Amino acid sequence: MKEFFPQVREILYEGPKTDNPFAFRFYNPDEVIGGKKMREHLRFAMSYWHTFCGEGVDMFGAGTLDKSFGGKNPMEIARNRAHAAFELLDKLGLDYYCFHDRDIAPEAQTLRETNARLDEMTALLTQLNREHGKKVLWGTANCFYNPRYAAGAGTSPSAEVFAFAAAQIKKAIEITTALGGSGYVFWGGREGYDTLLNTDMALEQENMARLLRMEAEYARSIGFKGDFYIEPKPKEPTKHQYDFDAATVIGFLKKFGLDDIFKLNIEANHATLAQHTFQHELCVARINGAFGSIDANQGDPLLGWDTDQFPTNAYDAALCMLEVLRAGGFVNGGLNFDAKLRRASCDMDDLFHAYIAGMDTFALGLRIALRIVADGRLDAFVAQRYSSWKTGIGEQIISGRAGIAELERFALEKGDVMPSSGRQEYLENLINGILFTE
Ligand code: XLS
Ligand code: NI
Ligand code: NI
Repeated sequence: MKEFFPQVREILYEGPKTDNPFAFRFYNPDEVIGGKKMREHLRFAMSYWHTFCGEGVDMFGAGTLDKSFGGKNPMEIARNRAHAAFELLDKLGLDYYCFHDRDIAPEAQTLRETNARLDEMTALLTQLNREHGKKVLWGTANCFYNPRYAAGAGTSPSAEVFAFAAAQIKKAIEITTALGGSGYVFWGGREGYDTLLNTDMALEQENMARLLRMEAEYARSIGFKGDFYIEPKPKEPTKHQYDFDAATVIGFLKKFGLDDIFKLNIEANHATLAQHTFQHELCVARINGAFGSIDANQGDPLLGWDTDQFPTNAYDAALCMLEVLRAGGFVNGGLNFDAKLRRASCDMDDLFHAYIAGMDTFALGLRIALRIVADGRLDAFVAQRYSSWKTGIGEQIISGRAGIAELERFALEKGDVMPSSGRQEYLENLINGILFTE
């Protein structure tokens, strides 16, 4: 087989002091820390769409990176991309990948022909998975690119479009199952609205719930054993998306009785678009038993859209991994780099620099998060801050022995009260101390 990235050799761990740009400084896949190998803690995945389909196009300009890999027609390009993808997975030591149906096989004239292309590519990917020992973290359907989905898919005003989307997702679930995927994602790119003047919001949300239930039941009926995830995002491409943030999605799932079926795939840049921190969204998912998987990327605080940059902010990665540890770690989920090169990063080498940076950042995040846990002062501070709930009136409230009358009596007798200091500045400096030791 032709080598697509001959200039890059296998990327190995060389430790923090190496000056080799094609080596890991912090990610040492088989090193056991916190009771598990790093590769098992982190479960890194490649995003097929950004890495093998995105060519660096923006609203104002053409692509800067050719991703045809020498292919001369759409299916030849698709096959070459698959071979190139597995070379990149091997060289970076990535165990997983994530894909949309349309990433692996281009859409044809009819649904029937498109499905036949998907079958051909599924056969090739099955073979490549086996030969290279790679796995699918999750699959999904692209129900936002084609003009038929201009007004939504599951929330389209057209029942015919809804039916088409249902059929497309059914097929995407079949190929994800055939490829042994451990998850299936629903990201509602256009499941929202641009103006309420033309929108029946109640019907659109009920229909979305109908679609989710039908697809999940179908998936189980054909033996899909993985997780189902909803990926919240507040806006872009629609002005308002129904899957706004973790809390909104959890409310939606509970309203329609779907909360036992779906977990969340939290994306860092979507959190910031919703004016939350990444850590906030992960925490909301965790405390509601909905933590599932992560799209690891980062936005730019000065830009109000989904810039999907490779994550390099070690502080955010540390706080993210702290939430992952608190959630008990990944089960079927993992860290998918839903991230792309900046348009001016126009060499294939940049793909490797980007993944090395993202993987090292999260490896560093994991190392720091484990140090924060081992240090114990942060957890001890929080426990102390809430200690009034363990004894006295707090214990009586929680056990149900103090009702409104007892609380009034307590307050009348006690006089004015104040919480103890939150010590934010002390804690931020404490985290810095843990970050910048060793
Ligand atoms: C877009 C989303 C998308 C999903 C998969 O903003 O992040 O890439 O992860 O459809
Ligand atoms: Ni995403
Ligand atoms: Ni995104």
